[in-house]
Amino acid sequence: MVKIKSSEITSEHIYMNRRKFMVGIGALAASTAVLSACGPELSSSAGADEGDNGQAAAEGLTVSKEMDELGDSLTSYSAITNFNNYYEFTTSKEAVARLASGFVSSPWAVEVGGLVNNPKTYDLDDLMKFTQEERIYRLRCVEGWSMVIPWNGFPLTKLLEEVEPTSEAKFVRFETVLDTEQMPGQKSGWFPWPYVEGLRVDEAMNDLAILATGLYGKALPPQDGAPIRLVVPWKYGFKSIKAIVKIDLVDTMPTSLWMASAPNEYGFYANVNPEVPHPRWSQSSERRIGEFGRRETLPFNGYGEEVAYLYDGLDLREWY
Ligand SMILES: Nc1nc2c(c(=O)[nH]1)N[C@H]1C(S)=C(S)[C@@H](COP(=O)(O)O)O[C@H]1N2
Ligand SMILES: [Mo]
Repeated sequence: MVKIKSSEITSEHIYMNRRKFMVGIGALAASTAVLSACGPELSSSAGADEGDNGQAAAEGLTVSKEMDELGDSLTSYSAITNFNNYYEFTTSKEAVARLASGFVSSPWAVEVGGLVNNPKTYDLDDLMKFTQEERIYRLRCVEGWSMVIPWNGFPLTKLLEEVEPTSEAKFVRFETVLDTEQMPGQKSGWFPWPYVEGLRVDEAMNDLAILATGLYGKALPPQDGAPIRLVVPWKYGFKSIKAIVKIDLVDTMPTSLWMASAPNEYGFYANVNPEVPHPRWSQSSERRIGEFGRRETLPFNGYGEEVAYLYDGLDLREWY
């Protein structure tokens, strides 16, 4: 049962309206200005989701802790699975769950190659052979909302160890499945499908970066990126690419879908940083789904101790 209030005015509404406007004036060259993955969430009204007391057990959910390491409560399963960004299906966060519900993600293959010694195509069984762990992470969308999600999955570095990147490999490039039959949003010419994301190899090898195969102890639901998606908790949510079919080790910085769509607004690093506003809105605070009011955004989404060293010598004000 979704309890996210309909009074939440999301970026996507703005996006759609502006898009109609842009089409109207035929301003194709200016189109990048409206391609915001992730526009600002305008409403400060809280979307209350239900407490999970008793409900978790009824839904067969398993989780080892009720909170993250900062003492923040887990976001409810229903909020995590009914408020999603997944433009392959729709730009409406409330409609993703319904539109993705029939998504067939089995059989599945993830082709891992490029600058590696042992290229390999993994099927789902292969991927599930990596020791699965629970990781409770905050997810911070650049739109200014956040959740605490108990993922199940395994460190990306375990997969990289198997394929052995060569010394020329500097970046990891990820690609989402291209399947216009199942993903109606991919018929839209407004985005350069498929969705692509990337990490530097040393970022990818940080223990916090995981490939998630489940949440709350259940297989990953379609709307959250079934059967396998990336989770990089210290970066804005758009880096955490869903439904991955291809992972390539490369020597040049990959161009992500968002970099290609709106290069002035979305950059490669996209580390959560309260001091660096997005060109069109502040990042200093956020709304935790299920809470009232706003809370301050933490540098690196609260994971600075684990990851800040990766950016020594990099000007963090230049994140985008
Ligand atoms: N393939 C793909 N991956 C994606 C997206 C998308 O539209 N397509 N949206 C991103 C954005 S903007 C966010 S905030 C997170 C949302 O993850 P969730 O729906 O599981 O909370 O997924 C990211 N991964
Ligand atoms: Mo996002």
